[in-house]
Amino acid sequence: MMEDGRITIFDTTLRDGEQSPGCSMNQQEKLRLAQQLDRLGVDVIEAGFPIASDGDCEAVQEIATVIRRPIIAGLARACRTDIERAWEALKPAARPRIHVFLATSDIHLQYKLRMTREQCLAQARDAVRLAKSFCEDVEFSPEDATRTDVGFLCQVLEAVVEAGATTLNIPDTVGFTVPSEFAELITTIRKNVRGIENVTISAHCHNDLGLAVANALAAVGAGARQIECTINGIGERAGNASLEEIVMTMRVRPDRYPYETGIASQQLFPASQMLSEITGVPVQPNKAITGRNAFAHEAGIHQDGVLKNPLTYEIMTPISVGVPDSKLVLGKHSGRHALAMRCEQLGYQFDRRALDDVYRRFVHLADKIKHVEDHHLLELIRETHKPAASAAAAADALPAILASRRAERSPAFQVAVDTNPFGVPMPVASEHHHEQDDYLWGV
Ligand SMILES: [Mn+2]
Repeated sequence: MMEDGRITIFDTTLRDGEQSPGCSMNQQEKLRLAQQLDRLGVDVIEAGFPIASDGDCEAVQEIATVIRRPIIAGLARACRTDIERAWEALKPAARPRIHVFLATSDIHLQYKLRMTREQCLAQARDAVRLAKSFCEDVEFSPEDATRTDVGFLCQVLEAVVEAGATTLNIPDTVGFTVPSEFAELITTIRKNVRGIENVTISAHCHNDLGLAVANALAAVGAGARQIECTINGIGERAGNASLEEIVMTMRVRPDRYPYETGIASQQLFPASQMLSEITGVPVQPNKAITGRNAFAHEAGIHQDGVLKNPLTYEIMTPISVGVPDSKLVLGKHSGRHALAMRCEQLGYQFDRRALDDVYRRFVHLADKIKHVEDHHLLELIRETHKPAASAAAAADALPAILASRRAERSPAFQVAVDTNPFGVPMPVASEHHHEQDDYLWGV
């Protein structure tokens, strides 16, 4: 399934991304971000890990009910309880996908799962069969694929294709591979797995060596047609491949990457801002595409060049990724349209009535201060959402709210492990921390 150059963008911000310390989201926050991912044009939203908690299950269910265009995926370990729970959450979706994973590397089999390769092969096949009995669209991930014996990996992949998997995701779970090796692995899989031509190959790369995006692009060059990625590259440890970097690399260098995605690139910056605002985790200033300095020119000689012609130092325009045009100053003469646009760029969409409300407050503020900056606007929006608080109180409370929120999501957590009836390790929720911070398994 790789004749064309259309790449499926599988966003896992709400699942793998959410597993990063400090990035857990509640149901309402997840829905809000899912709506932005829909506007962004992602093909698949991995909405969560339904067995992880009742909250996560409900969030997946709500997203599946409300968001109708993209495929909605839910993660499940390769066992009945997980798969049934995932299906329960995904049932309302217009286009549901069950994503089943099972580790295949010897080190995971031996120390984590305590099972033999034969048991692993049988469990993978049975799990995919069960998932298939509920749902036509089934993705399988051999966790830690890049450290799995390649012969065994191909054997497992062949078994799950036969059992009905429609997407084979190849996770570099620990961020260990390098581009040339990962491309070779994809090539080997395409050569050796019977039935592979009927399924989509996917790449899921982690950034422990800073190679996630490069590895994902190398996989695409070798025939993968789905990339799993996240907004701002959040995810376990050093994170996942960054969605915005992948999409813009393809867009800026079609000579080397002649592939298409369905992404509306002007929604990239708004998505990045919304995620950062929801989690309270800032984007690193020099982050490619969405960092505050990504389009800043400080050096005099650069500024001079950019003013004469932006192409001297810019390979893409800020506008193309939705970075607000800083020359567009918001003041009391600005209209509703300019205000709505800036709000959108900051990650907020309002209906008419809500916009009127924000606008009234905006004009009032603009009367007092000349230029309304983004941070003023953000405060104003928060205050509008909480009508009980006075303007001054809301502005004063904001830093305190953010600080307490960061403290509450401290990455210093511990995980207790138990084993479920399937012999699969289960996390035991610790009372001191947010329940989802403690749920650390995933591909
Ligand atoms: Mn992962």
